[in-house]
Amino acid sequence: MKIYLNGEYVEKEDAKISVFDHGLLYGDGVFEGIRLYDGCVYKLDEHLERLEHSAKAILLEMPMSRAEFAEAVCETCRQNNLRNGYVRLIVTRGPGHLGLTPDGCGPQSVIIIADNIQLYPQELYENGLKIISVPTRRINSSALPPAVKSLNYLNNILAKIEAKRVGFLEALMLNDKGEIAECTGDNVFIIRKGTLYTPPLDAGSLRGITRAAVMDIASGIGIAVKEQALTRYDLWIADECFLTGTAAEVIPCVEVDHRPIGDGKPGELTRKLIDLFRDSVKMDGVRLD
Ligand code: PXG
Repeated sequence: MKIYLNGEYVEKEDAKISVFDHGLLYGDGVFEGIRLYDGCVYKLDEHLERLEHSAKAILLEMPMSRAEFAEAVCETCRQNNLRNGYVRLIVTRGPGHLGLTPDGCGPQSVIIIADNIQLYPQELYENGLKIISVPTRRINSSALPPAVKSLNYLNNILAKIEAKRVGFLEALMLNDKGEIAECTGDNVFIIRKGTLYTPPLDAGSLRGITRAAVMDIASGIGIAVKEQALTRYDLWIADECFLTGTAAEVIPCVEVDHRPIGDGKPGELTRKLIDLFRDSVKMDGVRLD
């Protein structure tokens, strides 16, 4: 496997960065997870724009232009003969000294991995996922804007561990007000009386690119879409529920906190949105050739 590392394509075994890189020492960096469908990098421009925004928010200067990043992402896929898969793009503050200050860090490290990812077993895309709310909360949006996709994922990792320890594959994370924020790497949606609801970004949700795509698809077929604060109760009494994310794609959720959602089977509208999402992914991105 060839990895893009600071302008070069190197074998996985040789893809090494400094132990003084502040991405490692402090989680000081940003990243994107991007899907490749049939030789087409899905929503590449949207991902690169979000990366730029994340970097700007943490005062990290981007070492390359958007066009250079786009070409590096495509070339990493080509170097690995990948037609379908998952691309991880990381920019860190780079090697520096011990101590939090980023003074003396640099140049920034740029890493691109083109590989595969399977977040949940395939069978759950048919039968639905069961999730459980966990004690670890999302970081308060006034402390760190949830839109920043930084290398600090510890609270989401803890939430994942808490869910797994009690036998669930995914955790429902709340914000400090007890409202629904999102799952550990996915946005949450419910359908109630034909309307699609998802928490607003200030509830602690990432501005998910799959979230936006599904909202557009739903509006396009005449479904009312509302960004609204949701409680656990709203999920328990929902008619349907599903999660969205680049890695997860769109997956039905059939149980929340031991309460079956609707009749405990993936909902009809959810299935329709999954089909439409799958149809749309090859038409909305950058072709490798
Ligand atoms: N919330 C969080 C906290 C995320 O990290 C999403 C929602 C979904 O957003 P998108 O734009 O992908 O629709 C994410 C996505 C990884 C990895 O290991 C990254 C994510 C999810 C799962 C795994 O690279 N980020």
